[in-house]
Amino acid sequence: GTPAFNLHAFRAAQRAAPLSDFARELFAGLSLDARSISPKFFYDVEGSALFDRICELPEYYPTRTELRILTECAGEIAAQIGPDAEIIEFGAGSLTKVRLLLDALESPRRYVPIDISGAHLEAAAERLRADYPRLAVQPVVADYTMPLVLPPAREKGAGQRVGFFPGSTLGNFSPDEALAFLQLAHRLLRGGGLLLGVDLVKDPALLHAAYNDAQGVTAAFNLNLLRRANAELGTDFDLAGFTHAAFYNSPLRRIEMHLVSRRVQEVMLDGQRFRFEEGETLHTENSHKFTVEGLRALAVKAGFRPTAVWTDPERLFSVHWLQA
Ligand code: AVI
Repeated sequence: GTPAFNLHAFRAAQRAAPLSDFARELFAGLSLDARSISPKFFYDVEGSALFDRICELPEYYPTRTELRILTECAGEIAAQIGPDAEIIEFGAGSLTKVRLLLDALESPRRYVPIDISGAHLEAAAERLRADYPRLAVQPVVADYTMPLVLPPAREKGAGQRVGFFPGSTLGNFSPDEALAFLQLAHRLLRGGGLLLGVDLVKDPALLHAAYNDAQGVTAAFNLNLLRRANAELGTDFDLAGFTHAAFYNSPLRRIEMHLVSRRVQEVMLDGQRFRFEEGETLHTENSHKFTVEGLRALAVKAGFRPTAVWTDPERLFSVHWLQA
C-alpha cells in the first residue's frame, strides 16, 4: 500500500533540499544594488511558448530576417561547409532553423542539438529523424556555456564539424560571456567552423519597436519571469505591480529589458523580505547588437578566422562563417 506520510521526514528533506539554480540566482540578484537576473530563466514551458510568439510578431524582425538570409544564401553557406558535415547546434529549441541548413547541405552525417531543457529536445529529434533518415540525430541535454563532452568522435570520411548558433542568442551574453562562449566553441570545433547569426546595430526606433510590440507579447514574456518565480519558488510577486520596460542603451549598444515596480512593495523569497521602491527595477535581459566588423574582431580574439558574412539588403541581421 501507500507508505504513511511522515511529516518530520518531509520537513527534514525540505530543509536539506538545495535551492534550485533559479532560487539561488534570484536571491543573489535581488540582493544587488542594481537588481538583475539572467535571461536564461525566461524559458520555462510558458516562456518558450511566448518567445515563439515573439518570433512571429510583425515588429520582431530578427527571426524572419535570419530565416530569409539562411534561405537565400543557402547555396553559398553549403559551399563553405562542404559535404558530410556534422552539425552541432547550441541551444536548439524547436529545431526548425536547422532544417533550412540540412536541406542545403550535401549528405550531412550527424546532427547534435544541445539544449539545457530535455523536454522538447527528444520529441523534436524524433520528428527530425523521420524526415532525415540518413542523418544521425544525437541530442545532448547540457548547458552549452560549460565545457561539454560530445558523443563519440566523427566517423571515418566525415566532413567538417560545424557549430550552428543562430538567433543572436550570443547577444544575450555579457561581452565577457560572449568571448568565453566563442573560445569554448573554437576549441570544440577546431578544424571546422561556426555558423553564427547576430543582430546588427540599427536605427533605435526599429529596435525599440521590436522589444515593445503593440500586442504586448514581449511584456508578457518579461512578466512571465515573475509568474514562474511565484509558481516554482513560492514568491509572492504581484504581477500587476510591475511593468515591462525595454529601451536601447546606445553607448553599450544593447536593448535592456527591465521589470519596473509601480509602487513601494515587498517580496518574500526563502524567508527574506526584499523591498522595491516605486520605479525600482529588476534588470532581466540585455540584447547586444553588433557591427559586422565588431563581431569579426571578437571572433578573431576567440581564435576564429572569419571569412564569409551574409546580410539582408537592409543590413538588419548578419550570419557569419567563422573558421575554427
Ligand atoms: C533569444 N534572444 C536572442 C531574444 C533577443 O532578442 O534578445 C530574446 C528576446 N527578448 C525579448 N524579445 C526577444
